[in-house]
Amino acid sequence: MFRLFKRKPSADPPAEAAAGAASPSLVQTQPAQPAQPQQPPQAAAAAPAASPGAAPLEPGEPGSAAPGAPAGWFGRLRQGLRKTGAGLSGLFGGARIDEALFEELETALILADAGSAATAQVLQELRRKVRAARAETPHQVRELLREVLTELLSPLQKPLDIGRTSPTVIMMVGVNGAGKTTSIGKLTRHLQAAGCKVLLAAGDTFRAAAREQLAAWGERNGVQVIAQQGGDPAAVAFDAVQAGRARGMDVVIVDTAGRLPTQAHLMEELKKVKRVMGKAMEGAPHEAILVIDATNGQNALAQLRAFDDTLGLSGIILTKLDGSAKGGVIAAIARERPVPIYFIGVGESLEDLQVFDAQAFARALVDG
Ligand SMILES: Nc1nc2c(ncn2[C@@H]2O[C@H](COP(=O)(O)OP(=O)(O)OP(=O)(O)O)[C@@H](O)[C@H]2O)c(=O)[nH]1
Ligand SMILES: [Mg+2]
Repeated sequence: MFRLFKRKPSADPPAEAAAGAASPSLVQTQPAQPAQPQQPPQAAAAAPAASPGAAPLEPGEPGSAAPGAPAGWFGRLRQGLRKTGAGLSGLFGGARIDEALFEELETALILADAGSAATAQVLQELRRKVRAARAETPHQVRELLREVLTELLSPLQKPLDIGRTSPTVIMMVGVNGAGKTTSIGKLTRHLQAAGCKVLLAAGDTFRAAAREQLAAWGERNGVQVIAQQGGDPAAVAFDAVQAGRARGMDVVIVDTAGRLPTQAHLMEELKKVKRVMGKAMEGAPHEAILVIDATNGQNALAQLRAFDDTLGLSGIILTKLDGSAKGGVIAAIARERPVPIYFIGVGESLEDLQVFDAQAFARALVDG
């Protein structure tokens, strides 16, 4: 889910039409709501957090053709998670619940990158639920596992708020090749569909190709890109925030060069970029989003810790879940460093960005 708060009535017809004549002062968008019929408790609690007068856009559900949600994204997620062969789905065919089932589940969760701490937590809670429900069949265990995982992942399901400030400035960070630039392209499409005016900044000044790549996404989406030949990423970011303010943009998204957490000087550089943005606009960047390649497995957690310690992250985009990712790392994230997952990437095209849905994800993990 992401929420869009607008100070003034949007001049953009798609947003107003989609909002169904929402309050002119405030629009809340929910491109794809949690899976029907029930919402996880935290997701339900998130809705009233929106200011009064907020009007949700049409909800979608996994696999449905919600606005901006390609049909079958949930299928692609499931297919991606299934490819690993580490799926949990094959474990529930037996006739009774025994210790061997819990052991196999433990192994499957570890192999799915959940890590030992989150795995132990999940199993402990599962055993408790199995006892409490007096479950008798592996089929019931499967349903309870879905529940346990949904509860674990629900705190990660939080909307990205847009429009509380004008512009909302977003900084994208992550290791090399995680999918930052591609995710910026996709996010731009999402935001435009909700009626936002978006400006991009080519803060990856290391490679000319990086600038060109962002320019191509800008062109595809019909948005402007602030760039400099060579130059300093902080200077580009500063210019972009200023330009965003001057041009009345709703969102400014700043791309950055990929870097490893072990490259201390490059991590320091990120701090500088962040600091300089704050000089162009009080409170900027309003969002520091880490893009994580889900195929990195447990390494993703190390990245998360390092970037969070450096910048204080506000959210995550978890990419490449359509590939060979095992997906279990999300349980480790929920346990160790519960930074909200705003979106998941399930492909390389413009539409392949989905709002994170804890219940749907738990379902994909368990059912494979
Ligand atoms: N299958 C799949 N591929 C993705 C996804 N997101 C990004 N990619 C691909 O991952 C590769 C790297 O993406 P980029 O967006 O260039 O990654 P980056 O983080 O900007 O990389 P650097 O700027 O070099 O650090 C590209 O080939 C993308 O098409 C996704 O969700 N699914
Ligand atoms: Mg890039």
